[in-house]
Order: sequence, then C-alpha cells, then structure tokens
Amino acid sequence: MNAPAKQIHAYLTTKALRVAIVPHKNPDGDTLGAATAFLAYLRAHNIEATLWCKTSVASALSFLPHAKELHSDPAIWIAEQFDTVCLFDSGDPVFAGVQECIDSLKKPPTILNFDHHFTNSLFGNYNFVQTSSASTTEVLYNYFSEIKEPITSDIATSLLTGLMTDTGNFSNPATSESALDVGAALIRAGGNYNAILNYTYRNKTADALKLWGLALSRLTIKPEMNLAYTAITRADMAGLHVTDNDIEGVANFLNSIGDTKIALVLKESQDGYVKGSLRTASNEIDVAAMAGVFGGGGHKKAAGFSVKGHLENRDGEWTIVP
Ligand SMILES: [Mn+2]
Repeated sequence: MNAPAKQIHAYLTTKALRVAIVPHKNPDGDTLGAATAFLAYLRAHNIEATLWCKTSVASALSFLPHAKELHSDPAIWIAEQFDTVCLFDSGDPVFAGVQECIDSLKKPPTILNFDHHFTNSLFGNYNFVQTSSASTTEVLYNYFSEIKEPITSDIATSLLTGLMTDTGNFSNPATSESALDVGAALIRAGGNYNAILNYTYRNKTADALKLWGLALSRLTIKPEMNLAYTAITRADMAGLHVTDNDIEGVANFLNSIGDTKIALVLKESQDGYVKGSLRTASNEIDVAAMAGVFGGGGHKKAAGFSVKGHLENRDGEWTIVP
C-alpha cells in the first residue's frame, strides 16, 4: 500500500531527526538523481540528512548536485544511528546494498521507499511506488507536486537526469506522455538538459567504443527465439580503461535492431557472476518474466539477472558455466 505524499512529508518534517538517503549500489542516473533531489528537499526543511551508497559514483554522474557529498563507509551508520532510511529505485534493501547497515543500527529505522519497479516488494514503512512512471525521479516529481514543494534548478537537474537516463533520452518504450510532460516541466524549472546529455551520453571514450566493437562483432542472432545476444568477458575488458557503466548502453543499442525483438548482453562481473541485461521494444514480450527465470527482475521492457559463473564460448555459442 502506498502512503499519501502529505503523510510522508508530515513524518519527515515532524519526526525524522537523522536521515540516511540511499541510492542503490552501482548507482545509475535515476537512483542518484532521485537521492540528490531528496537531499536538497530535506536540507530545504532543515532536516539532517546524509547521502550514503555502498559503491562510489561513476564520473559520468559526478556533475549531479551534491554527488560529491556521497559517503560509502559503513562506519557512518554506527556513528549517526539514523532513525530514518530512504531508498530510491530499489526493489528491496538487499538489492540496494544497505541491508547490513540497516541491521547494524541499534533501533530499527523507519524506512521510506520511492520506486517505479513493478517488482518492488513494498518493504517500506512508507511506500511511494508508481509502476507507471518512467523513472523513480518521475515518481519523486509527483511526490513533490502533491506536497507543493518548490522545484529549484538543482532539484530539476537531478530529477531530469533520472528521467533522461531511464528513457534513453526520451527514446525507449518507457517514454510516456507523462514522462515528456514532466521532462518539459523540469526544463522550465531550470533543469540543465545540455549538461545532462554531455555528461551521461556524449561521454564515450575510445576504449569504451573498442569494447562496443568487440561486443558488436560477436553479435549472434537466434531467429527461433527472436533474440540478438552478445557476450563480454573480463578478458575483453583487461587492458582497456572501461567501467561497467561504459557497456550499460550496449543492450539499449542492440534494442534498435529491427530483425529481432529481444536483446541480451551477457557480461562477466568482477565478483564471479555473469550479469544479463535484457531489452525489448515489443509490447507482447515481458523480459522481466524472462529475467525471473534466472532469479532476476525489472521492467517488462528492460530487465536483468545475475547468476554465479563465468562465460565460455562452446562451439560458437556463449554459455554460462558455473
Ligand atoms: Mn529507475
């Protein structure tokens, strides 16, 4: 059950004393845009708030207002003893990478949950989850509208970042009428569209494009499955200055192939897992259900999973080997 925005605002302004604002680990533009906008909102109401994430911020997102204030040391949870924890764009606290920190608190905190994933488990004491929204920042925009919170230019830039990164700059199937409406309102409020585009999109390095080249050269079409897939190994990334974020866009790019309806990128991650990113532009296909078969989830048109193992090429087919 969702809580009314006014009830959440009343809780924050009358009860919350020390708030942890938590984007999910390996933060993307949406979770970090939402979290930094929320920090600005709490500061405007003189509420003490700390931005904490299990992992650090990619350089492509370092332009976001307040991004430099992000803490990653779990010790701050012991020192601060937060009474309130706010999560953004996270199906649950384990996915966010914050469960252990929450468990380390002497008193269980009040948890606020802002999200747009339909797989969200509504784990919060206060939930504000809108699955029809293109991004968590669109959800947060709706929250701010309901409580009539002024949108400063910094807040607008943070919110617009999540909307642009989750919709592929207003091009993927998540791009709804309301996403465009909210995008226009945020630009009117001073959201810096050009800066966001330059930092998050026009930011490819030569090494990243070399990796894209490898991924594209390996593209395999499975007509019987309506699938185009490719694989990226740790060995591919060795010697190239690339981050996981650099290859995030490969799955989105494959989604523009007209021949097939499903795009899949398999990628070895540092911790001994293979991450799968699934995309579709088709209304008839539910890639979240496909990801669910492998213990993952996400949206109908963009989903992912993670399984233990590594990638091997066996007779021309890339296989996940435990
Ligand atoms: Mn999102």
